[in-house]
Amino acid sequence: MAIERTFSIIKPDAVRRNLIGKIVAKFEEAGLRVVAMKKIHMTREQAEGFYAVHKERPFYGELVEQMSASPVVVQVLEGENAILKNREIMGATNPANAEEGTIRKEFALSVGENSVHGSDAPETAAEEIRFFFTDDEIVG
Ligand code: DAT
Ligand code: MG
Repeated sequence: MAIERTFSIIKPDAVRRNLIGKIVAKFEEAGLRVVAMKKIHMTREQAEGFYAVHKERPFYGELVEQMSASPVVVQVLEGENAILKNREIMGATNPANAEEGTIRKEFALSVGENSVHGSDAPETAAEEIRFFFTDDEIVG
């Protein structure tokens, strides 16, 4: 299996509750490496752009509001099969459906405040990494 990179966000609900370390530990325990990381406060415009794919969904306004309400931690994770592996570590979008041991099962508050974002495919991973990081911020 090839070494991949994926994009991850520790969302405002988790940063607010001081869960950065516990969430990063989950990635590291599963063999993913943090090759870039920064804490930022997304502007409303950034959140709108990042989630533009969901523009027509009924929860879009709430999602943009929530993601720009307070700081997040954006990261690039690297490892074997990183995109799918990260999705497994995160668990289902709705924490009620997330498996035991996943980040969302342990930490998410609701389907909206679900603690983490992770890319869902190679194309979106590349796009999302480029949205937040320059090449020289990624140190493999
Ligand atoms: P994921 O984050 O698991 O990739 P998604 O891409 O379908 O899920 O949705 C993006 C985010 O939008 C999700 O993490 C939380 C929010 N969201 C999705 N479905 C929702 C819903 N039914 N109600 C409220 N927020 C929702
Ligand atoms: Mg998604």
